[in-house]
Amino acid sequence: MTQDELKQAVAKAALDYIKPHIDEHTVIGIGTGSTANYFIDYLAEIKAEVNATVASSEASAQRLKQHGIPVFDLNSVDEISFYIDGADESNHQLQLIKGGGAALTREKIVAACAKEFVCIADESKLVDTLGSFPLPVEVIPMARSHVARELVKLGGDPVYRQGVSTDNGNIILDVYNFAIADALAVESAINQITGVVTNGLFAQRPADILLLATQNGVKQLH
Ligand code: ABF
Repeated sequence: MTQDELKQAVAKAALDYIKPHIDEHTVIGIGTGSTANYFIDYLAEIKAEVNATVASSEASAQRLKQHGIPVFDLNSVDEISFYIDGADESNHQLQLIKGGGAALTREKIVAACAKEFVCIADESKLVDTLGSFPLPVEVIPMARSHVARELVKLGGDPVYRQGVSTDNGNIILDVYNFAIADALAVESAINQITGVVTNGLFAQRPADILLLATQNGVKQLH
């Protein structure tokens, strides 16, 4: 199977995982990225059963609406039943790096409201130590240089992601050469830097389950 076929397989597995639990009160949080896009397309097949979704990006909201799936503002729902989203990396504790698609802040907010965070990924995303994928940090534009200097002090190598503005109007610094042994500590240290909106480490709120597409089928990691 190609990487794309693995992404499709895990998106289908996520739909099978949540489908028995969907009722009229279910609100589904929808992530961003190519794996999440496959999930949206599968969800469209059962759209008559889906009363409410909340999207973690403008792009996902648009794709949901194109399918005729109802999208709500997060402030108008109580709780998100399931949050389905991809990741750039996951370790075995299901701590994640996210934000390759620049949607990390809204993804973190939706994850924070979710009863169950179901991460969907192909096997290339599972790592022993987070950090081979450059860690995205969303930053208020005027703080770019200050935050970059502080990230260097923490041991990273920040690079400005040219030409990208987040859905919140901010910029992204990608931190290279950052082996993240203690994800909880690094997440918290970066968030302490003035001017940082948030960073792409999901350690304080990791995934609850990782559906991992492999050549031998989709595995569940808890
Ligand atoms: C989002 O999509 C991100 O947080 C992560 O950057 C990315 C994963 O991308 P893909 O599913 O396209 O591999 O969930």
